[in-house]
Amino acid sequence: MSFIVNLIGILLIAFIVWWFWIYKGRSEASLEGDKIDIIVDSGVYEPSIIHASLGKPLTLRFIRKDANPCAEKVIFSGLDLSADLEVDKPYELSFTPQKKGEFEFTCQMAMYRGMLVIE
Ligand SMILES: [Cu+2]
Repeated sequence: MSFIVNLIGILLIAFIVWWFWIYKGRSEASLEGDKIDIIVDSGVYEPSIIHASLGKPLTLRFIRKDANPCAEKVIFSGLDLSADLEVDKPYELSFTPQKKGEFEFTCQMAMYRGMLVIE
């Protein structure tokens, strides 16, 4: 019996991983000009993979639609940047990328996940 319970638990975890990290949020976009809108809704950043250029100032405009407290923060751990987002109040995060690489951004619980790719 406990085997079945464990199996269900593992399947549930696999499903959650697939749903949040693999199936959802694979939309990619490149910056046109220096600004891009990122919609925060239903557990995904849209777009979730953003390509930008080294040394070029950029503005990420986060538009939070999700009232769930899960969505209230966005944290760029590798870039030392974070922001508090209010529902329906766009937040503009402006900076100039100083290093190349892939920088993940997430909500505080890492349910929302996105990636900033600096090339
Ligand atoms: Cu969250």
